[in-house]
Amino acid sequence: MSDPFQPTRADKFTFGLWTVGNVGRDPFGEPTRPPLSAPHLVEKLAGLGAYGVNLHDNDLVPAGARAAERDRLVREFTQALADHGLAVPMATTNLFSDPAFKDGAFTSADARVRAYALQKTMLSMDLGHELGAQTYVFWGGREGTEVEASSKLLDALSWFRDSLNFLAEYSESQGYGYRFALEPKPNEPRGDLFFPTAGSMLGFIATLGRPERFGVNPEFAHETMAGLNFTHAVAQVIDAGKLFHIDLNDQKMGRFDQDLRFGAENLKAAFFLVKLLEDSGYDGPRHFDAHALRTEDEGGVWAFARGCMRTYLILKDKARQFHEDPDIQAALAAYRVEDEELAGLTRKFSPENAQTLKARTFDREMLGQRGPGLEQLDQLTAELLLGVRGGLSTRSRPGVEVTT
Ligand code: GLT
Ligand code: MN
Ligand code: MN
Repeated sequence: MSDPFQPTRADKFTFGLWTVGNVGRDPFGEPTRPPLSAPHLVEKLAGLGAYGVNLHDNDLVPAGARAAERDRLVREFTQALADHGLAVPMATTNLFSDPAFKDGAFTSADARVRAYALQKTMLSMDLGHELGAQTYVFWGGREGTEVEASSKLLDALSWFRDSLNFLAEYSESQGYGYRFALEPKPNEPRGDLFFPTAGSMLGFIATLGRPERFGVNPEFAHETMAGLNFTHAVAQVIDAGKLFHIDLNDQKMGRFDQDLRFGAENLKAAFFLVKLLEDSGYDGPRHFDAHALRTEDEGGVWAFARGCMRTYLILKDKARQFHEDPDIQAALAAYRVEDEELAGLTRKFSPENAQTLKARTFDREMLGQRGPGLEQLDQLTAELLLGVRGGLSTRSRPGVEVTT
């Protein structure tokens, strides 16, 4: 039987060059893996069934490279993309590695650094456009502070806004048509990062010159580090029409940014995230911003990449089973109580509706006594995830035999 969880291009799985290319360096230790070339990463990802590969400018072209070197690297990369049928849906700028950005890029207190950050980003946007990217991510890795006495909080927000407005106009003037996705993170590498959560990005977007061009790139690990519920954050971003991109990985709550393989730690949370994405009709890339453990060799890197995609597809199949499971659906139907008359009264304000509602008598005690059946619903879900409800997968894919 062919593998029902073998990814295809239609699943839209993407990885960053920096993710599968991660060499296993951490703050306490040197790299444990040799660097892999971009064309090699493209070939391997395509072989595993990925749809695309994303990059920072410096993932492909080292800072300070001469024009001829840049052109050769871009040419070889473009050739590999064409040879193996991979897209570059998203590009971004490295505004965090260079010591010039040690106290911020767009929010540096040094106007020269802010100007250099703008220049570097425009050049990186040119590169992304050349490679076909339509989404441009901003992760402000150094946009933060450890020293509140620096007294720049309100200025930093203005500088950041000015920079994004400038770059959105640049994109329009060049005809690039980018959609920008802002990525929040609470801390690391700075003691405190500005814009710590998806909600703070949503609030900020409304203050920009072209808010319709900006959305959010939420990351599982980043909300989870702060003890927040990532799936709830994503729901709010979807509700606002702002899910422009998503970074999937995993993370233990309250730790450093672990960027674990998708589903490695919080399988149940990963399930409800996949279910939300699939139910919502999100059709953008499923991007894995994670990397293999530092313990691993190159074989481990590909086991990691395959694992991210397989776990997503297995959980997608579980979401289908959830929708088809009669006991779960019965428990859900019993959980919701609808009332046509009350719905008519509460849907929209009118003076009459308000008067009728104020005059209505509610049976508070009965409302308080009702058991909604959530224990039962949760246990059914747990058993579904543990594989003791339903049969083998019936995920239908072309050429896949269905086993029941
Ligand atoms: C870096 C960071 C990620 C961002 C990447 C894009 S770079 O790996 O940890 O969360 O998404 O700049
Ligand atoms: Mn990320
Ligand atoms: Mn991360």
